[in-house]
Amino acid sequence: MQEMTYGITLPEKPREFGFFINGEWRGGREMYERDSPSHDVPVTRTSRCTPEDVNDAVAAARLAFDDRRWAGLPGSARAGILLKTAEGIRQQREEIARWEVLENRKPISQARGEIDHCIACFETAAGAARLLHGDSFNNLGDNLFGMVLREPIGVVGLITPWNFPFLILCERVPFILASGCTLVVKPAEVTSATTLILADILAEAGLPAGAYNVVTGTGRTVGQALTEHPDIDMLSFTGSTAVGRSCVHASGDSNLKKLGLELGGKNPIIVFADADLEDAADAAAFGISFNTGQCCVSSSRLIVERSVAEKFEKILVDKMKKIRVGDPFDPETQVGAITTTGQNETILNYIAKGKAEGAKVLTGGEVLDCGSGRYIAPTLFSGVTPSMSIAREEIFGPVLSSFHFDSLNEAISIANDTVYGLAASVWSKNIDKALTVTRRVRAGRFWVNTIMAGGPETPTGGFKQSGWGRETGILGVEEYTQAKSVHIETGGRSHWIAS
Ligand code: TXE
Repeated sequence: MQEMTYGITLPEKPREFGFFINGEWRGGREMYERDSPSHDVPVTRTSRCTPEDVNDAVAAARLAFDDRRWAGLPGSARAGILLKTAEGIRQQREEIARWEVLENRKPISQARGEIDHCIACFETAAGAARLLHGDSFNNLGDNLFGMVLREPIGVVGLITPWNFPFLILCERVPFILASGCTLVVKPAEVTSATTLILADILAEAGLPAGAYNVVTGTGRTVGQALTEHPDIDMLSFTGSTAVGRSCVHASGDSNLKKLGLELGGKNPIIVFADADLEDAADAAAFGISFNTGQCCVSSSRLIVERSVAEKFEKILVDKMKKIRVGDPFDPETQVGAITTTGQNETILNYIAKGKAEGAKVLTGGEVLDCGSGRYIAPTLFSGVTPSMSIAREEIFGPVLSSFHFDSLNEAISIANDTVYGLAASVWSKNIDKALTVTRRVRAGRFWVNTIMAGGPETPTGGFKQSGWGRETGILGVEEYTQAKSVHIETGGRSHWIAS
C-alpha cells in the first residue's frame, strides 16, 4: 500500500531507470536501489554502468560533436532548444521536485525554489548562446586583420554530487550546451533520477541525439572512467577536494583534459558590531542550516566582533532553535534529513570532536527523532580555536563554529585562515569596512549584508583549493570554449626570400 506524507504519495515500488546514450534508453545492468533518506522506503533503482557503457556514451558525444549536428547550428537555434527545455522543466516542476525530495530529502518548498532557479539557468544560457562571440583586431596595420574565434572545447564529462542533484546539473548543462559542446553526465549514485528525467525533457525540446548522454553508477568505476577517458576534452567536477585532486592526476596521466572543479568550502560570515544584528543572525542561521548545511557555500565559520559576540550568539541561538526540522514533504519544513548514512556519521563525528577538543555547544549538537530518517539539530559551537578540526575542515552539515575578533585586520586574517575560498559574507553598515573585507578576503562569491543571493547571471566558483574555473553567466559559457587567434593578410605579404 502506498503511504501518504502531506498529501504526497510515496512510490508503491521503486521507479526503475535505464541510462541514456545517443538518444536511446538502455538497461540490463546490475541495479542500485536508493531509499528515501527521510522515509526509509526504496524509491528508485538505477543502473550500475560499466566502463564499456562509458566508452559508448563518450563515442556518441564525440560523434555528435565532430559531425557538427549541435555545434554547427546557429546560436539562435541552440537558444530555441534551451528555451523549450526551460518550458519542459516548468511543466514538470512538481514531478522533478518530488524526485528531488524522495532521493535527496530536501524540503519540498526548497526543491520547488531550486527548480525555478534551474529554469532561469536554461533561460540565461539561451541568451548567452545567441550572444556568444569572439573579438576582432582592427589595429594591426592596414595589411593585417586579426580575429579571435570562440570555439566549443568539444566533449565534456560532467560529474555531479548528491547535495543539489538538479540544481548543480542545471548550473552546468545549459551553459555547456550553449557553447556548442556535447556531454556525458555521471550523477551521484544516490541521486540520479532527475539527471535522467532531464534526458527526456531535452530530447523532447529537440536536442539532437548524442548531445546529452547519462551514465549512472559509482564514482570509482564510472566517474573514474570519465576522468581518465582520452576522448573527453574537458571534465567538470563538483564534489570533494580529495576526488577533485584525483581528477587532476587522471587528467595528467591521460590526455591533459581541461578541468573545471568546484570543491569544498569553509566559508566565513563576518559580523561587525555596527551590523543589523537581527538581520545578520537570521542570515547566519539560514547560511548554516539551508540544505542541512550540505552546501558548498554554507557559511560554516561565524566571525563576530567581540564587543557584540555574546549578544549576537544569544540572538542566533534563539533563531536556530526555531528552525523547523522534519518531514521534507511538509510545506512548513525548513530543514530535512541528512542525505546519506555516511554523511550523517561524518557530521556526528565532527560534533563529537568539537566537544572533545573543548568547544562549547550553545545549541543543537544532537540527533533529532522525526520518526524515520536521520536528522541533526542545527548546531552552534562557541569558543572555537583555529587549530580545532571543526574550525578547519568542511563538515558539510548544520554545524556552525563561532570565532571572535577585535579588529578589521583580525577579522580578515581569520576569514583567510583556510585552504578554501568558495564564498563569504560580511555584515556592516559601514561601507569602508564592508568593502575592505570584500576586497581582501579570498573567495569566489561574496555577499554584503545578505547571503546566498543572486541568480545564474553571475559566475560561481572558488579561489584556492575550492576549485578551478567558473560556472554560470557568460563566463560559464566561455569556460567551455577555447579561443582561436586568426590573422588575415589584406595586402601583399612582404617576402622573406629575396627574389
Ligand atoms: O563526494 P565525492 P562525497 C564534500 C563534502 C562531503 C565530501 C564527501 O565535504 O562531506 O565531499 O562527499 C563521484 N572519480 N562535497 O563522498 O566522493 C561521485 O560518484 C570520479 C562537497 O559524496 O567527491 C559523485 O558523483 N568521480 C561538494 C561525485 O564524484 C568520483 C558536494 C562527488 O562525490 C570518484 C559533495 C572518482 N574516483 C561533496 N569518486 C560541493 N562542492 O558542493 C567519487 N566520484
